[in-house]
Amino acid sequence: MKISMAVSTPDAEFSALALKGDYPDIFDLLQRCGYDGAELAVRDPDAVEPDELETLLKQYELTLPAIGTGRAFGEDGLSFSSPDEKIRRAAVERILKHIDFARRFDSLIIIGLIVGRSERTEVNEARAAACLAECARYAAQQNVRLAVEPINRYETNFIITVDDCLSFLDRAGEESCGLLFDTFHANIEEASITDSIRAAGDRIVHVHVADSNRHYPGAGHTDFRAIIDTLRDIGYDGYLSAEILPLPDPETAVENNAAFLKAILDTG
Ligand code: LER
Ligand code: MN
Repeated sequence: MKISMAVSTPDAEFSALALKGDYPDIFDLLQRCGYDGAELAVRDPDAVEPDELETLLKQYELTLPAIGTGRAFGEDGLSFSSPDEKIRRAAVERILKHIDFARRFDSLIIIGLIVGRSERTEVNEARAAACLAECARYAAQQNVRLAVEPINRYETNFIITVDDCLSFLDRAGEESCGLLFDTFHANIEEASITDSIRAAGDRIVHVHVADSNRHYPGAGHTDFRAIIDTLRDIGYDGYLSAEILPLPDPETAVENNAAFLKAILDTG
């Protein structure tokens, strides 16, 4: 398993991003702390210059394992489950642009908050599944994978648990879609974090880590040794990407996360 950190530009509103700033400064710190990758929360891929980004990633020897798309919901109000057809269309178009962007970097596209906060009804779930299916078909053509993320009940209204997500993936019926397992959400919603990892099994394509309080792993009461052992057991060999609060300060969070995870990954 490799480690990465979810980061963004200074304008991002989402709080669980330890580093918000200019990419050279962020990438420099990640490289110094031994990270393999930088996960970017991108509002609109049109605002990112891909040649520049590619050069920087090479310079700091980092990969771009995944691109977070929740800012399109949080800041632009785009949603797969909106009753407004125009909003759903704009959400799909935004994700199609993300897919084009991701192809060049071999990144996953995260489908989390973009599903929206609509009420859990059959019609809303059908709307969201249709949007996902359209994006997933395009992703398959472009050889890009989508990672659908269960998000806790205080932030969304459906696709809350691993079970919800697996049913939703079956409904969209596309092989290009897998599951993003986030330890913070699982700590709130799952009866057992490790059982839910086993239930998802090889459908897991990406993992977000944060402790029970969304601070860096090691700063709360989540059992990361058990989580990492279970991920190893199911054959997961992707990234542990930290989506954490910048506490007590961004540098300490980034350094302590790397040191804590590496100590577990390097043993047993
Ligand atoms: C996004 O990855 C996530 O985990 C959500 O909590 C965003 O609000
Ligand atoms: Mn997450």
